Amino acid sequence: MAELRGKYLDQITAVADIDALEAVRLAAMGKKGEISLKMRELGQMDAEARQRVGPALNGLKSEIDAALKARRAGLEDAVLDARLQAEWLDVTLPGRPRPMGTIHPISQVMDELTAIFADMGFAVAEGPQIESDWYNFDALNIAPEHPARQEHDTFFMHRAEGDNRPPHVLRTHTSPVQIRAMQDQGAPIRVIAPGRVYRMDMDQTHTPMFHQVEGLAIDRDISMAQLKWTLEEFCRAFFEVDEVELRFRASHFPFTEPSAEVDIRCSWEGGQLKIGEGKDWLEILGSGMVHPQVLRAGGIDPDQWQGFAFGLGIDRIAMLKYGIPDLRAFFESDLRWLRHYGFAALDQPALAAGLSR
Ligand code: 2NL
Repeated sequence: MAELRGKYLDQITAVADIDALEAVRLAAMGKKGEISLKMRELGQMDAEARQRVGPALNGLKSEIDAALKARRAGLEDAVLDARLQAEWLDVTLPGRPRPMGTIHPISQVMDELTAIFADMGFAVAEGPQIESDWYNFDALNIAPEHPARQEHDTFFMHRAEGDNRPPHVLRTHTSPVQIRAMQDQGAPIRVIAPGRVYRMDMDQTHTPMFHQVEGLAIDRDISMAQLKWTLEEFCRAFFEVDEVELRFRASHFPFTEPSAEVDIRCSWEGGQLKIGEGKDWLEILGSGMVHPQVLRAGGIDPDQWQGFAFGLGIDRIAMLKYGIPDLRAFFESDLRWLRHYGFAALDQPALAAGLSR
């Protein structure tokens, strides 16, 4: 008995891991284990021997049981300690930086424009970027021989062989949206149409896709005076200055009569653009009174209604307002380009807060 006790207690102490301990347990206490066999032998003993061996065997069994349990607990602790050593995590480390975006300057300027014109009662109209020849040109009183219709100025959609209908085009201005709005809503109407437009032009200051906003106001007695006030009010709000001065220069567009190009007073001292004061003029938009033919195309009677229209390029005024010196800042919508080429809005605390990481 003492020999058994010594043997198993020694083995229990000596094992290196839980598997080895389990082997010892089976050898001693398993169904065919040495101690289990001894317990079974009690049945063949006479009463006197059983009285003597039984309690001793039971004592030994509990002792080994307790030793197994204690050793198991010790080994499990060691396993846990080893895992804690190997798998520790420093929860005080700073998180991995995640690149953050910001609103694109073009989108920001579109939002600003929309809000300013909304305050003056203009609704926003949208329409397809692939337009029919009629909506993009005919409805706007652009003659079939007008240079804008030439293959090298406009993107024409592919036509199936033998299809001789006029091809669709990528819209070259957002005017077709306003023709559709006139047809849908009739007069009176006040809308702006911001969006993407396409022309076959690519150099330092032109991209084949750019953004335009056009405005249209039709009522019984809309005049150029109201056009001028509307544009002044817009410029004051957009460039965030108290006073602006606009200069109307006679011009020509097929869709307006009379037509005017509009300049804003500014200065370029020290390479910094200042709107509202100075000796220079900056051309910012084209405008005029809607041509009677265009009203007719929109289903509006030019003997009953009249109105003004204007168009301006969003990309350029975004660059002017936010000090972006190079068109490349708009490419790929990549913030690194914007930082590199300048986006003054990135210096605004509210925006910078979201970008500091
Ligand atoms: C420019 C000139 C302009 C318009 C756009 C327009 C639209 C309709 C009827 C009449 Cl539906 N006119 N749009 C009018 C004058 C000028 O844009 O230089 N844009 C950058």
